[in-house]
Amino acid sequence: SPHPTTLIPYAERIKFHTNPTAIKILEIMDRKKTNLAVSVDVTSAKEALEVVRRVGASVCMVKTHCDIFEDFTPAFTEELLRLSKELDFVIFEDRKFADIGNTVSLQYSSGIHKISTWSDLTNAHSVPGPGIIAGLSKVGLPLGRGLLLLGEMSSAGSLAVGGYTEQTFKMAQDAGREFVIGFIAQNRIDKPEKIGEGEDYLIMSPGVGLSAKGDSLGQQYRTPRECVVESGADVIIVGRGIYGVEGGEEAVKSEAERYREAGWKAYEERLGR
Ligand code: 5IU
Repeated sequence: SPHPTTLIPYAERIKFHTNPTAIKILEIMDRKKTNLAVSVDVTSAKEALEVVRRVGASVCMVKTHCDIFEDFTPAFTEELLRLSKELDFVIFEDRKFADIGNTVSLQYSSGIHKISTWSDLTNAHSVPGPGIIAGLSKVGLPLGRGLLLLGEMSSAGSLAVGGYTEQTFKMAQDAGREFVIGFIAQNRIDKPEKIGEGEDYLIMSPGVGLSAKGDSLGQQYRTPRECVVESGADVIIVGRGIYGVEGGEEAVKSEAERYREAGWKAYEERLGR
């Protein structure tokens, strides 16, 4: 039987959240009819902004790896922020923090990237224990930011399975949902028997492709329908399937629309519409 959360429309789940970023994501998804996040993993910040201009209207979220850019500057994040307002999406720096609380609070707030100053959402491994949530929360909570824990990964041979995944869920649950708003996962790891009434988490799934099955480095792809209908993901994350499409800027734009439509159709199917 389907997970109860997956039978509730995005807009009706807003009331279960207090975190401003969680609320914003659900509002945008409903307003723009999109559960698509695009991952812009190109090495040029200038090129990344061009991709964002093409896909921005089709997405609820833009995901970055700011340490990939050869030409990272504060001007990049200013323009990304401006585009996020103009085109109505949330920014997710996929930093995958993995150190002790004190260190991650510095990595989040400081250095060249100052991630907490521009990224609405970021994520963390549960490996270090709950101190990682406390360290990031100290910086992000006052700014209204949100955090996802990595419950599972899309790559072959991942060790984030079974008991690890269960304990990651428990760690998030124990932390409360003021700051931790959900998970990167391949399944609904918030098992119905483990959650209470109105205990709502956002599940975001990378490893999504309409044609490729994987790459040569362990990535594994599923279709939007497999993620959203069969596995109950709320947000699908697509990288190379969109920005890597051949045919230039117009092709990138239409490919984003194709994924948006596939993701939204799958969402409507799971609601029984
Ligand atoms: N990403 C994954 N799998 C994961 C996690 C993150 O692919 O389990 I956690 C990231 C890596 C990349 C994007 O930035 O999502 C997927 O890109 P492609 O669609 O190009 O494979």
